[in-house]
This record gives sequence, structure tokens and C-alpha cells, in this order.
Amino acid sequence: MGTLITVAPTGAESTKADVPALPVTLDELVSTAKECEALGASVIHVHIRDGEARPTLDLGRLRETVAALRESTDLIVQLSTGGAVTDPEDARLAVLEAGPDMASCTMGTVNFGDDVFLNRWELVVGLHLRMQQLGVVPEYEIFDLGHLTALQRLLDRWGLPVGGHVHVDLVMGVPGGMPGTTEALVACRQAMRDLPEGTTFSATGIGRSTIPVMLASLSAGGHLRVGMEDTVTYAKGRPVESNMQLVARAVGFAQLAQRPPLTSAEARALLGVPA
Ligand code: KMH
Ligand code: ZN
Repeated sequence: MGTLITVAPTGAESTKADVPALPVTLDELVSTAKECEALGASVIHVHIRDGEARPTLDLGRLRETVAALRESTDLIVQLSTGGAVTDPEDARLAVLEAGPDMASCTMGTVNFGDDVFLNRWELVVGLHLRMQQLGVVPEYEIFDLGHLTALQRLLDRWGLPVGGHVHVDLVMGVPGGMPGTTEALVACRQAMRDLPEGTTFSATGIGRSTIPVMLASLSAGGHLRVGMEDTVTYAKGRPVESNMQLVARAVGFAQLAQRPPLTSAEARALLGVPA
């Protein structure tokens, strides 16, 4: 089995002032996307910024971003509906109207550093149902073990996503969520036995947990998400220079594991995203 590599290049948490290499303009995002695709990424998880490099969910900008990424790459375009912790629910739901291939859907509330990443059940159900209506394939974001039980409850009550395939992303090592350890990943892997057969997972480790989580995920049959949304230090004392540096490292690990990167076409087939 090959490895699905998702790049999450920007996120909503780091500032351009603190992390100058962060892609924040559309041009920077598109160049990053092209280079990461050439290295082996097949999915891009997108948060965008406004003219002052602040996180935004502006629908016009989101539509322009989806169009530009489609024009320049074959990557699967996954928009974040998580946004920033300050984003209101209506704006997060409206992200889906920008017409991405995929979108994230976080499966519960979690403490997020000193903040709270609020995901009321009604919002989770609303995102799931609107994605079914619009033909957007979800990636269920799991910040804690119980979020997998919540996903089981969601699917039991409201049915499978469009395409019929279930894919989750374990976001590990957020201060307030599950730790970025092999033990936590294995616990999630066990809990996934209760999800529909064929459910796939990727994993990302925040900060210094990026490497242990990558190795654990590859050895457990999982896929990888990397990028400056999650990791801004490459090694002790060495800031990340670019998203490409992180994708290249993930590709190297995947190749060592004899699970080379999936092409975008293979990733679409795996995730049930139409060509
Ligand atoms: N920025 C975080 C508060 C997602 O993209 O769906 C939420 C997040 C999850 O990044
Ligand atoms: Zn995100």
C-alpha cells in the first residue's frame, strides 16, 4: 500500500511575523502547492489569510483559492472548516460553498493551548450533512480518542459520507488533546475497528511529535500529514525553511517504509473523490 501525503502549509495559528516562510498570499500558496505536489503530496489542507496575513474565511477568497489550486495542480483541495478558534459557526459552515473536493470536519470540542476549539454536536452534524448534499468528501479530524466514538455515532445516525469511504486524520500533540505518541496512535487504531470496514487514517504530530507520529503511522498502516500548520521547527534550533522540506522528509520516510507516495489519481480513488 502506498502512502497518502497531505500537506497543511499554513494553518491559522502562526503569524507571518513569527514565521516568515509561511505561505500566506495566493501566489505563495500556489507555488508551495506545486512544489509539494512534485515531491509527492496528493492532498492540500488549506487555511487562507487576508491582505494583512491574518486568518480569514472570506468566501470570495476561498473560491479564488480553490480555482487557482485546481488550475495549477492536480492536488485534492481540502478546505479547513476548523478555521481559527475565533471563527463563528456560520462562517465555518459557509466554507463548503466554495466547492472544494474535500473539507475537514472536527469531531468534537477540545482545549487548544490556552483557547478552546469549540465543535458543538449541532455544527458537526451540520457540516456532515451539508457535505453530503454538496458532494464534498470529509476528512474527520480527531484530536482525542473519544472523537472516534463521536464519529461512529455520527455515521450510525446520519449515514456515510459521499463516495462511501471514511477517512480520518489524527491530530496529535495539541496541548489539550491526545499526545503525539505511538501508544495514543495504537489506541486510536484499535478504536477504529468499530468504524466502517476500509476506514483509512492519516496522522500528524504537532511540534516535536511530528517524527514519532510519522514513524508510528507508517508502521500501523496509516498515512501522513505534514506542513507548517503543525510544525515550524525542523530539528532542535532549526526553524522549518519551507513546507517542501517537511514534505521531502515525509516522502523519504514513506519510501524507507516501502510505501511510496500515492499519486493524486491514486489518492482520489482511495478517498472516493471524483476525478
Ligand atoms: N486551526 C484550528 C483551530 C481544521 O483545520 O479543521 C483548527 C484546525 C482544524 O486547524
Ligand atoms: Zn487545519
